[in-house]
Amino acid sequence: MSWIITETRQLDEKASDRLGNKFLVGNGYIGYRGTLEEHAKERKTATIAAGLYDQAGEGLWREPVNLPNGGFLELVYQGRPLRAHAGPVEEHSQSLDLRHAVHERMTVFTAEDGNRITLRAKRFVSATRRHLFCAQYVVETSRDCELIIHTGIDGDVWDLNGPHLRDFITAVDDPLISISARTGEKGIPVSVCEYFVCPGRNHVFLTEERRILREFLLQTRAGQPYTLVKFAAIHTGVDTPDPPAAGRSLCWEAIRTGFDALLKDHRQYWEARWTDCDLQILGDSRAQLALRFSLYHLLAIAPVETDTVSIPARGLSGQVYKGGIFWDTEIFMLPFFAHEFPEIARNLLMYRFRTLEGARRKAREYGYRGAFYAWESQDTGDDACTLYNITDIHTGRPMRTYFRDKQIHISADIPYAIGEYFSITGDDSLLLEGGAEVVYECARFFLSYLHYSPDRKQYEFLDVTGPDEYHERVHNNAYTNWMAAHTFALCLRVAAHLQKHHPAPAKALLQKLGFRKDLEAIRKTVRKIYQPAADPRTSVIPQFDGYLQLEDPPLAELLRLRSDPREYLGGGNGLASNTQILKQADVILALCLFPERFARETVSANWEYYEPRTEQGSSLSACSYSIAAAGIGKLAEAYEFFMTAASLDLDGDPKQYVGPLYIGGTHPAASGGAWMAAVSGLCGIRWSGKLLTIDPRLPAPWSEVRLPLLIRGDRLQIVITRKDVTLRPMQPLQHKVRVRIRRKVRTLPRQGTLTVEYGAPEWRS
Ligand code: IFM
Repeated sequence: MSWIITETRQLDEKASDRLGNKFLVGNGYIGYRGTLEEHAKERKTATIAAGLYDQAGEGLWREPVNLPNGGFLELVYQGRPLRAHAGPVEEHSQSLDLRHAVHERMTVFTAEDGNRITLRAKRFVSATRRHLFCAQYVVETSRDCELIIHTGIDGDVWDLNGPHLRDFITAVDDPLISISARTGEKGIPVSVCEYFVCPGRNHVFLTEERRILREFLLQTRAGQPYTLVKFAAIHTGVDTPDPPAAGRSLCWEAIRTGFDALLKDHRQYWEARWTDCDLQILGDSRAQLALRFSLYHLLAIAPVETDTVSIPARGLSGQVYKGGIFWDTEIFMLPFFAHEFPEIARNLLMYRFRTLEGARRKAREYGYRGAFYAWESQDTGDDACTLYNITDIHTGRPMRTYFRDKQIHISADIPYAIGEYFSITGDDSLLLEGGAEVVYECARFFLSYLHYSPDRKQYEFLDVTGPDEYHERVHNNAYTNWMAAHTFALCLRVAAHLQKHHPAPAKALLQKLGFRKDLEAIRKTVRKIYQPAADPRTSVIPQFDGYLQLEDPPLAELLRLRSDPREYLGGGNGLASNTQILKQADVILALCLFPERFARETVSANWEYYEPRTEQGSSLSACSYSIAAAGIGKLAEAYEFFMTAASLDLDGDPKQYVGPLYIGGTHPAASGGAWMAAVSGLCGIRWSGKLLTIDPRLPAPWSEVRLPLLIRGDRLQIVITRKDVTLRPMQPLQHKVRVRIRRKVRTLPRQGTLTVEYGAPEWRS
């Protein structure tokens, strides 16, 4: 089965924060946290609509807007509100059906008089009507009694840097109620409109400035279930000119369609999505559930119908990290989408084209040319990352960080993803519609950033911060230099491709950007970029100039020196800053992104060197260590790191604080990384643009893996057992696909199946 996740624990606040992430329901437009019906802002309820941001005042961070909560419902018995977290409850469970994206809860409250009151609730945010929240409740009591139900819209919301809404209007337009308001900064209208049916019962309305509820009196008969239904329509001025009108009209459509039919549509949609991407792991239900959980979370937040938004680092789970889109999306999530839902991958990349002006502004601000993408990008592409992004836990003082200024690799990560998209899908329309412009402008940025070193007689990238954020302002970070060189090479390839296949638009673009001279300069420079090489004696690649000369304490010893577990280890005085301890995969990530360049011995030497020195302090790290471990035959380690990534939000223990800053939420990069670790790492599947390589390293418990994979528009079903690999095109192939399984190279038949035997490597644990 491995489709349902369940939690029966009682809810202290810390647990409910975590469950809010784990049980999130989403449809790419709305993210609704997995809190309970009766929860309010203290329990971090949140309804986040993709693409809506607001700044509440000078000095406060611009962040997503938490919209009024249309899912609020509370039972009141004998004057006491029934709240699962306050007890007493006889039984409680929360569950999520990953296959259908439906959340359920069941609580049996016990009253002082012995009455047992059961609330069952089912909710989803519709995948076929993306502005619609739907819920169904079944209430039952063990005695005849009077039960009060409060239901409606709670606009008194949790904010990190709010409040974001003003000019509240609560309205009754029976049977609809609504709250509309405007965002503080730009005055963008928002509206939540709610419909509730509790057949045959009278109700009164309770209104406050930011809340509108209905109060129903339900006269129950012992043992009889009462079914109630709610719809809430959520709109903002970002996507519709008149949110209140759109809300009313959608609620009426929902009423006409009915809960069951809406649920049916929603379930069918999700089933179809899973048919396209489900990766089945036979023999290991724990891994299967964790991976499905990861893919569920990616699907729940992926923009399907628009290319004006992308996926923030914490998905749609709240306001953490300012709702910013980081490199997480391009490097850790894009491979899944490009291979399973290329139209979503395309949307994610088009978002970067739509925000190119912001990247140009940032480059100019720092005195460079081209596009320097935001480290934390929102709706305009301007950088939301602040110069003082972390607060010192001991002094309470803001710390100068250089994420915004120096993580220039962001402008290489995006072109890298564009190159991967093109290679995987074969779709060059993205290049024509903006992708090429992004690549050119990023290459131009690097051209304006590099320095010529007369000693090395090569070009260098000085004063940068690589993926390992504990070491800021270093020279020649290997990851950055390789990625920048890749951007140059890609830029030349894209220019050649367009020149050959689309000469007129190619010429027009070069003219529009005045890019000919830069292209020439890139041609001359591309082979002269200093790319840190492995030490010939040890094969270790220094993460940056001078890295290997830094102090080298064991990680555990360094961690013992912290005087607070939330202490930030990087920055000017950070404990790790002058040591070789790194936050997250850096060289190891680069080895994963350029697998064809490095011999197994090099990967092995670097894995052994860097792994003990890596704090794994970022959710982005585990997947790289897994992929690299799989490639060098460390299968037990590969499996462990895979499971760490896949189960981070399921039952892991992700960091909740950096200094005093709350950073909780979902971790979609870990989810995407889990897919990469399963596919590229444990299944050993790689597409080079010409050749599909499959070099399976299935962990011992896995008897078989089945997965669908799209390559240049051809959908293949791949089945890997412990002795052979079978490939089957789902439709007759449109392109010739060459595949190498271990060392055997074959051409896939246009139809039918190809099975090739291989010898499974030994499992070491
Ligand atoms: O992008 C990451 C970064 O690499 C490490 N800190 C958190 C960011 C968002 O996930």
